[in-house]
Parts: sequence; C-alpha cells; structure tokens
Amino acid sequence: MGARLRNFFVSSNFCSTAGAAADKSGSMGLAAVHFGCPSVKKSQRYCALDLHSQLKELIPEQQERLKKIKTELGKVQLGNITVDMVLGGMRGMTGLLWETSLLDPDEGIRFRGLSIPECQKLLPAAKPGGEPLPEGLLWLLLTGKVPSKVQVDALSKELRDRATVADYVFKAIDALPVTAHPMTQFAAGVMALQVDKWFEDPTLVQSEFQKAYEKGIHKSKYWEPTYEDSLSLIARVPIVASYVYRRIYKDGKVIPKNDSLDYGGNFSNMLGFDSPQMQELMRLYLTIHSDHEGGNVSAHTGHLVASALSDPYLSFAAALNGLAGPLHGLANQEVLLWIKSVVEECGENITTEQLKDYVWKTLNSGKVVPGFGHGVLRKTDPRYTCQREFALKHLPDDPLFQLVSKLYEVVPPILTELGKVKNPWPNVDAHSGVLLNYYGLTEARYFTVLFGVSRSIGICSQLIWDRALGLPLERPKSVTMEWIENHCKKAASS
Ligand code: HAX
Repeated sequence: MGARLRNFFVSSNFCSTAGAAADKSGSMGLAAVHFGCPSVKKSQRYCALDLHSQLKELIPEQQERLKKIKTELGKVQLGNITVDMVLGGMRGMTGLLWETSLLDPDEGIRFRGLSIPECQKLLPAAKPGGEPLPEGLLWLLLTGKVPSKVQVDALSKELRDRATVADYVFKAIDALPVTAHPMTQFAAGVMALQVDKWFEDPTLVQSEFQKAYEKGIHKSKYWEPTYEDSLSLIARVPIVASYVYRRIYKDGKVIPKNDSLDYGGNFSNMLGFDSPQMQELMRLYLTIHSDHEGGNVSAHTGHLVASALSDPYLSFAAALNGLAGPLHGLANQEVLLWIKSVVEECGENITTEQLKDYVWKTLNSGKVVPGFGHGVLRKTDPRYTCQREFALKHLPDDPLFQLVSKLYEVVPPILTELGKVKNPWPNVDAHSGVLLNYYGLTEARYFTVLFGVSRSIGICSQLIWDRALGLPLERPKSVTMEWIENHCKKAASS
C-alpha cells in the first residue's frame, strides 16, 4: 500500500470499528445501525428527526467522503477488464457506485450491511414477531439506520398522504386493451404519474424535479426534488398496480386505500386480499424484492436513465421495462407457469424420476429452467430461503410448495451436469409464485408487477443518493470486434 493510501486510511473517516455490519455493507460509511465511526454518537441525535431531515444532515458528510475518495483513491485499480468481460455482458466488471445494498456471491444481499434475517429481526413489524414493514426498509436504505416503530408509522402515514393518483393515469391505462400484459399497463401508468400536480394546477404538468430543473435549480439541490418525486412515486405505485390488477382480473372494481393500514397491508388490501397472512406475505415480498445492488437490469436501467437527469418517474418506468424481461423479473411469472405445466402433464404426485425427465425436456427444447441460476450469486438465494421458511411456517402441506421443495433437490444436479451453468441454485423467483398462489393471487402474469412495486423502494432510494452525491452522466466506452482484434494483435506483438 502506497504512503498516500496509508495516509488516507489513517486520516479519513473510514472506519474499521463500526461493527460487522459496516464492514460488510461496503457502502461509504453509512452502515446499518451506525453511520460509521465519526457519527455513532451524532446518530443518536438524529433519532427524533424525520426522514427528510435525517437525509439533510447525512448528505454533506457523505459528499465530503466521496470527494476524499475521488482525490485520494481515484487512481487505485479495481480489476482488469478482459475481452471476455466485454463480450459477456460485463460480468465481473466493477463499474458502478450503489450505496443502498451490496450482493455477496455466497452470502447474498445485504441492505446497508444487514442480511435478510437481520432485517427480519431488527426492522419494525406490524405486530411483534411479524415480517418487516417495507417502509422500515425504505428508511434503512435511505439513511443506513434502523428506524423506530414510531418513525416507521410516521413514514407510513406520509406515504398514505402522498398516495393520490389523478384520473388521467387510470385513463392512460384504460387506453390499452385489457389483454395487454400487466407490466405494459403498469409501466404506462407510471409514465402517466410523471404528469404530476395536474389536479392542483393544469399548467404544472410535470414532476417536481423536471419543474425545478426548468426553473434553474442549482445542482447541489438536485436531491431535494428527487426526494419529493421518489417518495410520491413509491406512495403511488401500489394504487396504479392494484388498479391494473382489478382492471384485468376483477371487472375493474377498485378497492380504495385504507387509512389504517401500512404500505404492504394496504397494497394487499387494494388488490383484494385482506387476510392477515397475505398481508404479512406482502410485507415480506415488498421488503426482499426491493434492492439487489446496482448491476441488475432494472436497477442499472433506473440509475443509467436518471444519470441523464431524467426524473424519477421516467427513470423508474424505464427500469420496469427491463424488469419485464424473462431472464430478470418476469421469471417470477415464468416459474409458476412452468410449475403448473409440470402438474398439468404429470399430476401433483409427480415422482422424482418424472420431474427429472421434465427438467431435461425443458432444457432439451432450448429453454432455461426458470427460477434457477444468477448472474452474481453462487449459492442459494437468501430471498429464496426466507420465502421457504415462510412456507414451512404457514403452508407446509401445500402441494405446490412440496413440488418447489422437490425441485430444489432435482434441478441443481441437472444444471451442474450441463457443465456451463455457473450457479445451479434457486433464486428469489423460484419460490414467490407458489406463496402468492396459495393465498389466492393465482394470476401469474401479474406477479412481476408486484416485483416492480417493491423495486420502486430500492431504485428510488439510490436515485436520491445519486443526485445527492452528484454522480455523473453514465457513459461507458464501447468498441467494435475490429477494435478488439486490432488491440489484441498489437498487445501480442509488443
Ligand atoms: N437453465 C438453463 N440454462 C441455464 C440456466 C438455467 N436456469 N442458468 C444459466 N443457464 C445457462 C445460460 O443460459 C448460459 O448458456 P449459454 O452459454 O448456452 O448461453 C450458461 O448456462 C451460462 O450462464 P451463467 O453464466 O451461469 O448465467 P448468466 O449470468 O449468463 O445468466 C440468468 C443468469 C439468471 C439469466 C440465468 O441463470 C437464467 O437464465 N436463469 C433462469 C431465468 C431466471 O430465473 N431469471 C431470474 C434471475 C434472478 C432475477 O433477476 N430475478 O429477477
């Protein structure tokens, strides 16, 4: 380590004593529970503050930190880029700053340093011992702090208050055939949400960010209207999503929001599922699908589009369109459809041998086995594991859950046998469908919309930090095959 680098670690805010959570978060000092060394005491002062005020206090500290990293660590190499990486979808290439979560290939996701079991233990729940409230996760992602129940209740109320959707949003959705894919209807609705505040003033038909930009806001203040748009977007997407569901599957009979319910409970209720267990499942679902670091298609798309200073609505709508691909969020739907096709062909009491044959049939027809494999993970996804635990607790005898368990035994050895699959283990999508199906949400084509609602929490949290930290326009360099050939020829001859 060079002298300059050594000095950096001695003199800077970098902290090795903020606890395991801070070490594993990999984020710039905002680690769950603590804010990183210099702020542990200061953080106690923050406790009474609302979310916006907390951010206001945190941002200058993190801006300074980034400045220091840029000036003192800017030239440190993070890895070598190979031709394989360029041709292989940038796998293994470190190229993004993403503060809200970090994915370890073996251990899985950590939100601001906290694993999923830790979030289940530490984040406030609707009832003692219940699943975490997604609003609590939003607070954690934004501030790096575990909120109190009082803080989460206040945020729930704020989100309910912001959850107003103008009529033209529903009309935009209604302009599409009811048979259009639910994700298409959802993304159209989110785009229409961007036409904000129309009902207050028909001349102000745009997002807070776009409005502020047109008026000439200083870039140091970009995060403020981004925050406004993001919180409103997160508050409103469940209304748009439930409208799409009720329009397609329930004759358009809409259920209004319930002012006594939290974010997840309310969403479940607006969809038409008011059982306490389904509401608990929804809270868990919305929490674990929210964020998965920055390189996945939806998160990266949101971040990329926003780097052009497109507002959160435009950026998040773009992210949804990436989420709607079958190799990403649509796997949610694909898994249940695939499982149902297994049952249709072989019956519920399928033998292990029959199941193996079905998996091989899928592979031999040139398809992937949905719900297995991952671009980064190399072990079973902890998001799968926590859903499995939920099923063991609430629906251990459900035949489709038992089939999912059987697939856990059958699929990984077959994928391993293929010799090319880097991760044969199940991902988040392998499990979610059977849980939703058990509680009556059987329409698989709708599932990715739920994923989208959850992703608003993660993507928007990072967007606020993107603007607060002044992250630049994203613009990696591309090359042609000819360029690669010539470059390699030159390298070989020198
Ligand atoms: N079934 C069959 N083949 C698979 C496979 C699976 N589940 N997973 C990977 N492979 C294949 C790939 O298609 C690739 O084959 P080719 O070389 O012939 O193209 C090969 O194995 C190597 O792929 P990899 O390096 O292991 O995986 P990638 O990073 O390229 O892809 C995917 C990761 C998630 C896209 C992949 O595992 C897949 O298609 N899985 C099934 C779809 C799925 O479950 N997607 C959801 C992932 C989680 C997520 O984003 N949720 O939103």
